[in-house]
Amino acid sequence: MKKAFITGITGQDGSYLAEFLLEKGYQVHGIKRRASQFNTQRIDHIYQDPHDPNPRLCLHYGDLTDSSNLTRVLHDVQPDEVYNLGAQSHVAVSFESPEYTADVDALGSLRLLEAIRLLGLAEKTRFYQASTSELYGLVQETPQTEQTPFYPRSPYGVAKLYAYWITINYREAYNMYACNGILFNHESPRRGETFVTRKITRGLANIAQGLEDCLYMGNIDALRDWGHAKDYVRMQWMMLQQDAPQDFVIATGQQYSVREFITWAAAECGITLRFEGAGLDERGIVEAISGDNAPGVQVGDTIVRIDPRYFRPTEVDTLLGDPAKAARELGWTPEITTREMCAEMVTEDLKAARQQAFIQSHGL
Ligand code: NDP
Ligand code: GDR
Repeated sequence: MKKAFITGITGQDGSYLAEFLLEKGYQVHGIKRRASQFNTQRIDHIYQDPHDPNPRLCLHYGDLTDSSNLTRVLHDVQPDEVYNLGAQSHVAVSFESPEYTADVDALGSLRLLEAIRLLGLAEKTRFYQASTSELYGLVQETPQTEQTPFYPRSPYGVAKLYAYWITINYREAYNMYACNGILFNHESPRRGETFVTRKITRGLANIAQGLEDCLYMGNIDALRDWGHAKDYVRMQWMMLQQDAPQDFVIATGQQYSVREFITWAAAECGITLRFEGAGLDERGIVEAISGDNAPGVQVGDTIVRIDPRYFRPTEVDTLLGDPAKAARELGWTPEITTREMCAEMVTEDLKAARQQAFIQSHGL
């Protein structure tokens, strides 16, 4: 039985990847962080009792800032494949905690690679690094390919640039099977609640059910290439099954604005919106022009306001990936469109909002 080791298993991608690898017959190991409350909600449905004589999913306490811990767990597990998905992954937060972000996102990758090397696993263990379209930052060409020069625009992007290059360096210096997936934004109903798509689908679902009044947004003219996390974890696994390690761009090749995403999500909630002067202008408003199916919305309600607190000191205005290499060499193409993904996210968030509204209206 093949063994996989996943950092970030409690996150969006880690949870989908763990499901995917369990279905493929792997024994899956992951590290979770000690927190004052349970933080395993995304993987509770695949949790296995450690008293099971042959558990297929095994969780270990661990942290990417702790070398001795990583070395011990890797020594115990002796994995065939390591997926380094753990990170302080929020770009805006990285401006507030730049040093911690660098410690986890840059040095964390080095700690794992060095542990693999020192344990004598360099020949056996294949390594996947969760690289990102944030490396392109202030974009130098459109669409972005594996050859496009990098220009990161946040402490997160700069930390990930180190991780990208240290992965390549260990591949070249120690002949390790180590590769980077340069993934563009990918989302799902499991997306963290402060990333833009989930903030929108959850916020509008709550507004539609009368649980909230208004959604406060930053730069709604930002352009992104958004795929579905399920499609992207499949590609992470495919990258480790090749004869030789290579780096790949993973994207849909389609680009939309945050504004368009808001319009789609609102329509799914039964709200039609009118934008007026919105964008980088905090006086702009986004008003409901009909609220046919949404019990919490009246015509004329201001649904979205621009709040400069969500602007970033340096912004990435536009990202559009070219996934041609992944299609050509691995036969990978995304199966779920951005619009379908938006609908799925709204459906799940509306379900939760209706439950909450029911609880509140019955005084429970
Ligand atoms: P999430 O934020 O959902 O998950 C991050 C994971 O990292 C969580 O499991 C978190 O644990 C864990 N983590 C955070 N800090 C540490 C630490 N110090 N030690 C160990 N684990 C830690 O991210 P995603 O699933 O969306 O992304 C996965 C990876 O892919 C990340 O590296 C991200 O930067 C990268 N990426 C993501 C893209 C996207 O659009 N989603 C695009 C390109 C790259 P906990 O649950 O305890 O917080
Ligand atoms: P990003 O994702 O920074 O691209 O990083 P995020 O969803 O946070 O922002 C996307 C764009 O939307 C704009 N925006 C807002 N963003 C947030 N979070 N909240 C708001 O209110 C808001 N209003 C407008 C942002 O300015 C930005 O332009 C994600 C993360 O998953 C990274 O880990 C990953 O590497 C990259 O995607 C690819």
